[in-house]
Amino acid sequence: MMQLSLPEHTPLQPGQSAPGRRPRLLVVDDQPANIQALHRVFAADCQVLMATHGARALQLCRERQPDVVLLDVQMPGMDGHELCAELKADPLLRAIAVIFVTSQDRPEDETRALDAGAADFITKPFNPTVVRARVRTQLTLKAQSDLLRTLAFVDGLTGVYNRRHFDERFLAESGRAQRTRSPLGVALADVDHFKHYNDALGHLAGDDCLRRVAGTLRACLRRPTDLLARYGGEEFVCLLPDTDLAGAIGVAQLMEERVRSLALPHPGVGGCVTISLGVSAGCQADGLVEAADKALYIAKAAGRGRVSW
Ligand code: GH3
Ligand code: MG
Ligand code: MG
Ligand code: MG
Repeated sequence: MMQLSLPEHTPLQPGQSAPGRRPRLLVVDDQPANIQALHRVFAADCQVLMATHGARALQLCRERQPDVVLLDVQMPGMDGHELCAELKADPLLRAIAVIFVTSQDRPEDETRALDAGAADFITKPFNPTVVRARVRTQLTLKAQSDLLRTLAFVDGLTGVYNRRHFDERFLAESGRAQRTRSPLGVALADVDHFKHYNDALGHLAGDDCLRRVAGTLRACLRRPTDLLARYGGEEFVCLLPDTDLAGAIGVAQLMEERVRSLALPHPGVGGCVTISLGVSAGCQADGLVEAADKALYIAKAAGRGRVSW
């Protein structure tokens, strides 16, 4: 069975709702009375967030990642259609299901909403039982797509992100680093003499070791935007947005020390398990991973169990 253990601090990516948490609903309407009416329908089963204008709703979506948004159309400032378009254009918010709840009931209103990516369209005055049923359907679909995304982006052995997700995030963060002229840090970590570890203790013990190392590396990350992924066999990669070389070296050194402190016996080398790390950073993402890889090679050649850059 696949182990799904996303770290507490990891921002919920589209699709990665924490297992077992209550469904999260955001009600957006400029009329507090409408919000209260929907709050009454869902308060018992869902965590209900509320916003009376589009900008606040967008902020709540970014910070709290609701599963479903119940969205009024006519609001001062950003209207429902505009908010829906913003959500669907953002890769981190796209998975949130949008249900319009509106008194605009012409077919063209409904078509426009569905074309813009809305999951459903409910007209006011609404029937609470029908609204509940429709929201329940969207919550079920959302949970299924969350699970699929988790399966697609999380490494089955270690529970950290996989290479595919790293590649996707690296692309997005590279663009951002270049646009905002903020440095992007990369650290590549590789378990030392891991072939000997497997040879001495067996592959299952090797798997356990990789899980322990992955959990230790993950615990070294502090910011919600930091990301750890399994890069390949016994290699992990760490993506550190808004982090310069000195900052990235600091994270890598902490990782090296923490893995060493695990004091996992490594009979293959007559000591404990260690990792080597290569670090790079810059606003220009081209070649960052390659530079970290070169630095990793230098750390290995210099005796392993150390950080190079
Ligand atoms: P170095 O210090 O130079 O990195 O030496 P190394 O032995 O760690 O490097 P090498 O690339 O020679 O061997 C990597 C080993 O990692 C070989 C491979 O069987 C093992 N490995 C890769 N993926 C897994 C895995 O999922 N589980 C286990 N148990 N072992 C794995
Ligand atoms: Mg309104
Ligand atoms: Mg390796
Ligand atoms: Mg190795």
